[in-house]
Amino acid sequence: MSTANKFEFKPLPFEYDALEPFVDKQTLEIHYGKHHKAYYDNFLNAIKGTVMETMEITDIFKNISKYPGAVRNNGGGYYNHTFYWEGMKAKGGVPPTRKLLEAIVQTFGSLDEFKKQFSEAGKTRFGSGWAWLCMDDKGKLFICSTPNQDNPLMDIAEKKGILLLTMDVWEHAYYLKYQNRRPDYIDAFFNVINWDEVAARFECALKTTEAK
Ligand code: MN3
Repeated sequence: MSTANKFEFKPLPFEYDALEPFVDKQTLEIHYGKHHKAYYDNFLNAIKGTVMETMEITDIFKNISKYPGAVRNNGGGYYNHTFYWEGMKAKGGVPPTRKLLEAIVQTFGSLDEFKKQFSEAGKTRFGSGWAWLCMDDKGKLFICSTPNQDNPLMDIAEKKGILLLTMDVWEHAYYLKYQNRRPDYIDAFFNVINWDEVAARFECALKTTEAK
């Protein structure tokens, strides 16, 4: 059975220098080409010869507590980074479309308040991890953060949800340009958010929750 291409290492959806000056070229080259690629390779190794080779990765995440740590760490690292890249673009940061903006205002009070709380989730994540904007099973938005390469699709997550936006706050995401200044990287991140993509994810998530 050929399952070699089931899990794809997708091309970066923009040039390495596309997010300058907010995310620099060298960081992206190493982050995508070395870190992300290593998670991908190690994930494939971790599932080799197991039933997981035929599963959807999101179904693996649903029962991640039952699988080896290498699957959790590398599967999360593989999936989270793809999701992170697709949520960014050059000349991003244009405010979200109306329906998503309304949901953000309704939940957080304003777009600025959302930014504040999302930033805070990233700044206060101790060590390495991710900040997330998610939708719960009632269709309500929430912000959270996860350690290491965990994500809110995993059964071990404090709060589970549908993923809408993520921000990598591992040092490897910002150290070359920002050194220890994680808050500066976080401020810059808002200039590269691909809100069109987030809005598309939001619409898709709404259909899922409305169908219930
Ligand atoms: Mn990373």
